[in-house]
This record gives sequence, structure tokens and C-alpha cells, in this order.
Amino acid sequence: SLMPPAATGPDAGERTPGTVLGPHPDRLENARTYLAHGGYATATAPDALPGLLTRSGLCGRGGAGFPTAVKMAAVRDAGGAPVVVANGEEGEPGSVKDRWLLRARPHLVLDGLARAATAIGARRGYVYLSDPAAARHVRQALAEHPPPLSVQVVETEHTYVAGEESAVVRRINGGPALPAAKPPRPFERGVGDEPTLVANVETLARIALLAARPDLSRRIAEATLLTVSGGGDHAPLLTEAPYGTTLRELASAHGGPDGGAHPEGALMGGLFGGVVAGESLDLPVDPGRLAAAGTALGCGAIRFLGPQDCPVTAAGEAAAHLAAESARQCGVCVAGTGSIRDALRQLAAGSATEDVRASLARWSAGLPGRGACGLLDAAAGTAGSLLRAFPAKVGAHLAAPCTVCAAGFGMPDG
Ligand code: L3W
Repeated sequence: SLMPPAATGPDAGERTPGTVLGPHPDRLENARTYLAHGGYATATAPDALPGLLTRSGLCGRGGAGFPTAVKMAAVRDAGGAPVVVANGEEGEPGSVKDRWLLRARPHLVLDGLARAATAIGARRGYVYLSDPAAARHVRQALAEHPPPLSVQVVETEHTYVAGEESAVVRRINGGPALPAAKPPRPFERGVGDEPTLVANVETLARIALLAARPDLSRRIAEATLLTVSGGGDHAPLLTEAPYGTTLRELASAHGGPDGGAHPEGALMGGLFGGVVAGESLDLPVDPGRLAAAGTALGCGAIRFLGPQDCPVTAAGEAAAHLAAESARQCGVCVAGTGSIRDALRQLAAGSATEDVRASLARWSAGLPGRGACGLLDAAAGTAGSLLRAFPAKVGAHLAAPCTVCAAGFGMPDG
């Protein structure tokens, strides 16, 4: 395994949110076990970390995949009294990896937080989260092994937008957990108006691993936690996979739809990668390769679609979720996500006209980038991906709903 035993990610094959996220005393790391496995070690000098991060190619794990070394350098070079935030508010439906890390590996995350802080000269840090068990475990870890900087746990509400970085900053500054207009970005001006590194907890965990095992830097940077679901009531699988792993291999490890043998597609990246069809399942879970193919790994949540699913319904449910989770601050987002949801609902019901399909195509091209955060982009991307990946299915739905859609549409009302 890429990580040393007590410093490891979830074992492949571990499944069910209960097993992964529930009380799990024998797997919950404590300061003693973490130290015994080389945690909080001094193998990497603080001034060696930036170079190590650059060479490793580590990219952020919250969803956007931005190069970590570049973001850290931007914060460091912005001057002032920089701040670090471990962002554990995991808003993407179907993703549990960040909660798992905070609950089961709090020292690994705090070790990464401290190392990132040292590298950018931050004296203040925050762990931002909404999961009560995660908060408890992080506080316990802080008491057990106080980090070399002041770290405060900030609890927020669990909403989709609360984890967006400008919402994180607003909330820590005492405001609502809602996205703000950019610029300034947090790396320019964030918590207390100081340059702020908002980093996903998996990113920080990988920084700690890199510092402990610089000899394994590529392997650490080129692996990802994934939450795999789909296939009826089959429990989700939380696993760690190297970038080379194909979607098909994951489906088969998950044992999802049709025994994992013949998934018909997938909903990718939480809600940010849209839907892909069966022919894309030979793609690897490499963020760059997925982006080049027009989809995204995002936060690593992948839902396979089987014969019991319809991509039109899956896309419609995703759009309905996004419409319901809009912060309703941007008119274009309220109108855009609502229109996309309604159009997909019509399509699923077999009552959409050719005009509706044309509108979806227009919105998918014209709406991205027009809201304060990425939520509208996700809705537009979902619609566009459906039209691109499943043109025949979309065409068939113009005439009549499929049996899956006709059987029931689980979308909440906007
Ligand atoms: C230094 C520059 N840093 C950008 C930083 C920026 C941020 C990070 C990524 O999230 C995406 C969405 C989905 N120097 C920089 C720089 N940065 N330019 O890099 O920035 P960006 O703009 O690419 O993305 P973002 O706005 O942080 C949106 C993915 O994240 N996603 C989002 C999930 C969102 C939620 C939620 O809202 N609750 O869950 C999920 O997969 O790809 O496009 O730190 O400051 N020149």
C-alpha cells in the first residue's frame, strides 16, 4: 500500500458508509499510533516542502485540481500574515472521503495542515467542517498532540455551497457560508483579510504523506481517494486508487450495476463531471486524462449507471439537486439551474420538444462562468454532457419516456 499501515487510506474493499464512517475505534488513529508510524516526522525540512510539492505534481483534491505548489506560492508571496484552512466541508453528494479522513485520520490531516502552514509562514489555522463526529475527532487529536500553530475548529452547516472557498472565508470571518464575488480570491485576501490557503483535507493529508515519504512522491501525488456508488442499494465503496485505474476496473471492484460487468455509464466527479457513456469507462481516474475527455474527476465521487438507471433521470436529478442548493444570490444561477432542471424533467417525462433540447444545448454553452461560484457551471455541464454522451437516448425521450423514467422521477421540486 502506498501509505504506511497506520498512515494508510481506506483499504480497497472496505465499504458501506457505516463501516467507513461509523465509530471504528480500532481504525481511528491516535497520536501514539500516528507517531509510531512516522507521523509528525522531520524527514523533510520545511524549506524543502515547496520543491517537493512541485516535483510531485500534487494537485488539489476538493474538485478543481489546481496545482498545490502554485497555490501555496501565491499565498506565501502575497505578504501579510497568511492563514491556512483545512476545508473538510464536503458538499458533493456521494462523496464521503473527506469526512472519513477527518474522522479516522485526524492526525494525518493536522500534520499536513501544520506543514503547509510552516511552508507559507502561517501562524493561524482552521479546520472547517460540518460533520459532528469529524469535529469531535479533530478536537481530540488537537488536544492529544497540539500543533505548532494555533488551530481552531469551525463548524458550519452542511450545504452544497458551504465548501466553496469564498463561502469558507466568509463563514470563518463571521458571515454566512455563501460564495462571494471574485476577485479577490482567498489566496489574495481571505480570513481576516489576510492571504489564505484554503486546501481540501485530502490535499493536506497527501502533503503529510509526501513529507514523510519523499521517496514515494509520485505515487502519493498520483493516487486519489474515490467514493464509488451506483447499482441499486449496493453500498458505496470508499477506496484509494492510482491514477492508472480505469473506471471499468472501479465498477468491477465496486460490484455495482450488473455485477460490475456492464455499467452503461457514470455520473462523474460528484456533480462536476456530468454523465459519461459506456465507451468512456476505459478512461483512467487521472484528472488530466478525464478533463481531456471532457469530463472531470472532481472530488472523486463516481456513480455508475446500470440498466436500472437512465442517464436522463440521473442528469435531471443532479440538476434538481443543484437548483435546490443554489445560494440564490445570483439571478442567473436561480434562473439557469431552474430552467435546466425543468427542461430535463420534461425530457424525462417524454414531453420535451426539439426546442427544449435546443435550449439545453444553448444553456450548456452560454451559462458557465456567469455565477459567483461553480454551481451554475455544474448544472450547465451536466446538461451538455447528457446531450453529448447520450444523443440517441435524448432523441428517444423526445418521443416517449423510457421505462426507467416512466417508473418514477426522484427529483425534488425546486
Ligand atoms: C493561485 C492562481 N491560486 C486559482 C486557486 C483558487 C482555488 C483553486 C481552484 O472550485 C471547481 C469546479 C469543480 N494562483 C489561481 C489560484 N487558484 N487560480 O485554485 O480554483 P478554480 O477557480 O479552478 O476552482 P474553484 O472555484 O475553487 C470550483 C470543482 O471545483 N468542484 C467544486 C465543488 C464545489 C463544491 C461546493 O461549492 N460546495 O462542492 C467539484 O468537483 O471542478 O469547477 O483555491 O483560489 N492564479
